[in-house]
Amino acid sequence: MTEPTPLIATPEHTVEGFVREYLRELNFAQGTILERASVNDHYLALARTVRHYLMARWITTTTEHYRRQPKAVAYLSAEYLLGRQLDNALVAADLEDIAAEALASLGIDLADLREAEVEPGLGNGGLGRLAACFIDSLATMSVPAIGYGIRYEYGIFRQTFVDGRQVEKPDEWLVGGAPWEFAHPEHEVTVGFGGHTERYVDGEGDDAVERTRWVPGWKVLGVPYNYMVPGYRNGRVNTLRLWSSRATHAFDLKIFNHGDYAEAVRSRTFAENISKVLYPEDSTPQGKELRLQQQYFFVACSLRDFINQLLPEDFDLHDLPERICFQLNDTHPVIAVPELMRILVDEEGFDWDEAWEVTRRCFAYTCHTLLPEALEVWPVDVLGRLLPRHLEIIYRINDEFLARVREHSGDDELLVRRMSIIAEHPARSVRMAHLATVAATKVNGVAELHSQLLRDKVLADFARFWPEKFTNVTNGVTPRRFVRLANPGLSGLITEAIGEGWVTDLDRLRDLEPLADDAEFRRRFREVKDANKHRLVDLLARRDGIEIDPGTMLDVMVKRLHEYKRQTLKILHVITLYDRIVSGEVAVEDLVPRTVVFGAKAAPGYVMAKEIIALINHVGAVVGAHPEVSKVLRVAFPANYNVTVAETLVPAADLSEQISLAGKEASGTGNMKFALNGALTIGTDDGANVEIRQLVGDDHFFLFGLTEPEAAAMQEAGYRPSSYYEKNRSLRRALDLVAHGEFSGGNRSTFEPVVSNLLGEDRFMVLADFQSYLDAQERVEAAYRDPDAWSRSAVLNVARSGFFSSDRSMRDYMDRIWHAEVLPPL
Ligand code: 26W
Repeated sequence: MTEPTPLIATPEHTVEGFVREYLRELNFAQGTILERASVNDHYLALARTVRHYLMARWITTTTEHYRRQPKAVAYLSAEYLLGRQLDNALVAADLEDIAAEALASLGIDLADLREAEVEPGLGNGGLGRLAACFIDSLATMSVPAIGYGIRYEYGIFRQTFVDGRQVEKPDEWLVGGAPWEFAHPEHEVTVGFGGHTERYVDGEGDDAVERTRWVPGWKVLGVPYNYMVPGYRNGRVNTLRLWSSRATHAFDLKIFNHGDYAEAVRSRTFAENISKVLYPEDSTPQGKELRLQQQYFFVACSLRDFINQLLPEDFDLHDLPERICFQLNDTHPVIAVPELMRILVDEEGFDWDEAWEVTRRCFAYTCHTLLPEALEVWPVDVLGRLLPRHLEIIYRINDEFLARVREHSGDDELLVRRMSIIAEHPARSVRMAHLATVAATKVNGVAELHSQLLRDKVLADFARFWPEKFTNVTNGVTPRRFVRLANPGLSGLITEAIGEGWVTDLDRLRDLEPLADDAEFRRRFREVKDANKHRLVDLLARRDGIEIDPGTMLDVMVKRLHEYKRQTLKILHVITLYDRIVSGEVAVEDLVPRTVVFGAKAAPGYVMAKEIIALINHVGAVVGAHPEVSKVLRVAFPANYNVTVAETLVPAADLSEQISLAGKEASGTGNMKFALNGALTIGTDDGANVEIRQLVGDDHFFLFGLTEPEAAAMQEAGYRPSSYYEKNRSLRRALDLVAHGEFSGGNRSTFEPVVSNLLGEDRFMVLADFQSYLDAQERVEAAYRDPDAWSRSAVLNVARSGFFSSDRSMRDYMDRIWHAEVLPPL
């Protein structure tokens, strides 16, 4: 290939250069002038200006990928919870100061323009945010990687509260204009659905072979939208390619020919619906057919795109495993496995075994859950109707796999039934986790404990069959967004102490350890925390009209609302504190003043989760209205918790609540963000909490609750939650208050479902862990009374959490799974 034509010069890296570029954008792209521009005009001009500074790096990086054809990574994920782009791009391009000064010289405040950006919320929670952290790290580490996903027109819903109850609003994130995306309709890809399969004979005489062809019943187009993924000051910019569905050009020729033009145009929305909306279920699949359409749609587009656009024309697909690893982010993209088989066998003429050998080596699978109800299954009638050829391929994969299982197990039919990709009950369906496990070169969990439980429980049969297949990669978070950008105060303090290398080499935080014993450093650390709390006060006042006192302990629980995460345990603690004050058991003077902050979206169809949200809001209202209690206890529940809110909330927190029932939270990543920002954790021995505690040390972590084996044994023996209610006075009083209508204006039926669920099944053992949690909270209080000891622990949390950088996660994936190359520095 010839050298690429050089790009027109990158704008000058000076205030003057920035101003010039900015005004050009305002004039020529926005079509306005300084005096008349709206905030949105300014924001769009700014975004495009910053983009220009990254363009040369982007083109250089992608050109080099194409020229060198290195072993690369394609991350397949139905979700990317990106958060705002502007701040991240400014930091990556080292433009923060220049931009702020340039704008100031025009009388504009950069902070106001930051606020104008609506974050792309194309994910539900942990899994989507993890994907966003990973692509950031890959870019920063110069790994040739591409993220593939879906450009949902509506991301995760906007949460509002009406009378304390969750009401969902559409997330119209694209309406103001989308300055970070590049549409490429000329690279559209056609995807088939439905129809039937046909056998035919290919070739003649001795060469004749029987082949299958899929004749789809209908087709849609996928249009790629590219996003820059800038590395942190390393001259590299990777690509995130999100697919948007469109009707094909011939889509409705028949209707057009019938003369019903308007009806024909209208019917195009059918195809366009595929990428319309992100499904808001986090962990309980609804089995909606459109969701399977989304999954196949983006995966088919991505494989086609990789093969046609990113490989040279003469590439021999037998060598595909030397060129790419497709990482399956949970089972959502696993339909890529039969799709690649179909391409190789039906379109490329591979024989089955050859195709399987290539396919098997191209995929790796990450599991993100332990809850059985979160494991995706698709009824074969749904899958067969939508993707008839893929179902045939899945059956054959299963037949060959089960033949091997029979061979190795001496026809253990019980084992065969357990391991089968096809479940027979309650309805015949495809177990996507089994398909992923059978196909993948490697299967990983997302924290040590989680990977262990996958091996010992969820996928135990498979782990015995293929022990080498199973590995762990503990999750991580990007220090760029969640420390450098979210916590400028702490970042400055760290850099002053140990230099700036930590931003891309987080293990260097270790060098802070001695400073935990330095009283002056601790004082400055507290100053930063204090300033961060004031930033949060401002945000909540502005955004939610919520007033909080920055002089109190900030006790924070933010994550999706799910029973296994146990927001109810937290609210029962709040109720207990309330009860003790109201009943005169404790004097307000004897309590450490706290503000308990919740942030949580419930899946719109998850009734119990929505009841728990209402309970939290109602308790918050009663607590806040009580003249005595509110002196030392407040509950703040800002609606619509998202990445943007996290960026202000996490740096302000004193106490991080990670209180899931042991054995249920695969990893957690919020837990890492809090520790890195100097909050202390109160938590169970679950997910990555285990590793956080091991690293920061028992003295700097408030552990409570059952361990996973204890919880499992107790369930085995027959768990009776009501026995805790009977034995434990505090618990009884707290539950009685709820049951008797203390938080529902005397109405006893309002929260009856929550109470009876806890007293009846209590699947996640809230009552069993209640006393242990109260005891741990007492230890928190005692520790918080000594600011010097507390901030020493907080500094040690920061210093010892470098392991939780997503850069380290990416290194682990590289070494254990991908074995991709790294591009040389620029
Ligand atoms: C609707 C189907 C469905 C099923 C599962 C949607 C989403 C899921 C995900 C697996 C849920 C999820 O986000 N899991 C979280 O992944 C994080 C990143 O690995 C972990 O830190 C969390 O512990 C895990 O709950």
